[in-house]
Amino acid sequence: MTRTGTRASPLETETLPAPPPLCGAVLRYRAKAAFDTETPGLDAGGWAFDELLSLAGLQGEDRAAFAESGDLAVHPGGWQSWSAGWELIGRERLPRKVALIPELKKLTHRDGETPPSGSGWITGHFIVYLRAGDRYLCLASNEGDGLAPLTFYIHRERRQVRMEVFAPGKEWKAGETAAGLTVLYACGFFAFKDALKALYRQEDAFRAVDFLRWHGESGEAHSKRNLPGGYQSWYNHYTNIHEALILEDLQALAATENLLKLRYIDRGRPLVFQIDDGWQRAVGEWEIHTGRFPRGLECIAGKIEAEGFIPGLWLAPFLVTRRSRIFREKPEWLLRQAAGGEPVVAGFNHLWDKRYYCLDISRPDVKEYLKDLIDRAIDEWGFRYLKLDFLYAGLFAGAFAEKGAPHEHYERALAILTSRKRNAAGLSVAYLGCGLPLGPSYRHLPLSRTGADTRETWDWHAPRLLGHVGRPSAKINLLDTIGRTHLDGAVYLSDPDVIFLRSKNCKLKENEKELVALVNFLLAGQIMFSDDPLHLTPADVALTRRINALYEKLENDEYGAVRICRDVFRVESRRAGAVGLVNLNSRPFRLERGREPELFLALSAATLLVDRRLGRSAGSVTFAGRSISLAVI
Ligand code: 9PG
Repeated sequence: MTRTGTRASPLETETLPAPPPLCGAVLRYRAKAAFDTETPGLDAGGWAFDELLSLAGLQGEDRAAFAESGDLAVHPGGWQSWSAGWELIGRERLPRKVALIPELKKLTHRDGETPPSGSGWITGHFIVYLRAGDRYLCLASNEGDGLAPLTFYIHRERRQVRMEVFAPGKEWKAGETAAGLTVLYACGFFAFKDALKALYRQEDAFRAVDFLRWHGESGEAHSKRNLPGGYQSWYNHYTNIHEALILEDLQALAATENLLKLRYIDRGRPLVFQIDDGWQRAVGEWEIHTGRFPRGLECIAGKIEAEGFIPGLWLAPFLVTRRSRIFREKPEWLLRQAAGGEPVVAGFNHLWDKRYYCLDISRPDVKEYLKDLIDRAIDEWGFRYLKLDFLYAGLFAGAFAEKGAPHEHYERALAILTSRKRNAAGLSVAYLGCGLPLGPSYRHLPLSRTGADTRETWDWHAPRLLGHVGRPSAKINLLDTIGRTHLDGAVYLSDPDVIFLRSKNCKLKENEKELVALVNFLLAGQIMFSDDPLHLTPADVALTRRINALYEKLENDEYGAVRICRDVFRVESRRAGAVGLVNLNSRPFRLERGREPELFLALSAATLLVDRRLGRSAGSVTFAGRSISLAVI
């Protein structure tokens, strides 16, 4: 079936049945004739929900389930790691105030999003879905074969989706495929996740980071038993790192009782030790800050290897700040706006030089610079786990030196950044993507951050008031980790950011730390922490032991989450070994018997594995605010 976009779209759509075992259809958008794209958004037509239900082959009861708009949850997917990654139900919307501060908006929104006029449009990217109860109708864009990113504008009340292709600067040939997506239907969380797994076929990509896992025991490749884990310096020291501090944390890891020692070091499991932001002279000047690291990084990476850990380093390769040498000496390397020639601003960070800018990654000399940077980090400094951060800055529109659209330049730059699979000694190298545009990155970055930064406080007031949904915040981070758990192990292995078990420099309460530690373990793909092991109190160690014991009890299953209502989620497991309830609201939540009968029954038991109940009666169970409760069945 071929149809033309409804407005005067220069694209036509071809529709094919989805390959088995998928239930649905594959759509391809092709240029009707040769043309150039000048605007950031290229209209690719739209679909009524009913047409999508037909494309997915839905009939009878399954189809009727999607008839009531009011009950539909809409997941907007997200442009990048820090974009909102949770479902919207009923009249919920994402805050719009952030538009008043363009530098902040750049951290969560795609460049030049153009929602249709009128209110009620939800902007989505990459993998979006409509959910009616346990039924998922998913639009999954295919951005893996050089195809352009797709943006979805979803209107729940009008029951419509409009599509937009992001490819400013692209010169299309007649018949060229611009974008593609699959319309999928699945019933049940795990059936949905398995459909994504079958669609994205990431097994080979996942193998590249297998060396971060423990292989000491037979078992499933991706069970909770062998989640990668490690230390990283950000969520305690922030940019204030120096040699003595890093070495102190390094030595204390194996010498004190802490979670990484109990779960990884004592059991001979691989462990990452990653230095975060602060080692460099300036963001965009990737030279060692010799005031802080007078003996350089090589000796530190050597000590990390000598401890038996995998040395890691943070980089934001596409960024430039005013303080950096490139800004002064190579102004032609900066991406500039097509109109006016001012450098394209990529965002704002009060810990750096305020505004920051992006490189013109289409330039051959910039690509060479990127290649040299990675080679230096691996060969000269000795790192084997590179956290590539702020990657979204590689997907802005601008006056590129070379022809092509942002996604084409981005794909080439990312291939260069991740091309080294081994160091000179033949040891494996892994990359962690962060702040990355999700669709254009997953093939090159099988290990990727799945949400906004966490924080040692529950929320962060000032950016919340500004409507910044990508703000560092324990609550936002949990919403993202839970909201994108269907992608973990299907599209990428998700990095949920760190857990906290310390009390020094940390305002989280015990129930909040337990919640973060369990959500990260159950619903994401690695366990990282930034705690200073030397300063753990006896109470911190007691919590550590308890969490470690829980990990052992829960490690033989796979988990999923389905939203019950605002801030409240049901946790379920593939083998039906455990169920639970997460309450991210600050107030207690009362679960009525009729609402979730099976969950209610399990969580009404006399004893639970993790028990944050405040009370129970024949008709309801009440759970504490900011808590998780788990029942083993
Ligand atoms: C280093 C940090 C850490 C962290 C990354 C990234 O939207 N924001 O205000 C915002 C602030 C910080 C930030 C991301 C977004 O942190 O996620 O793990 O590496 O950079 O500077």
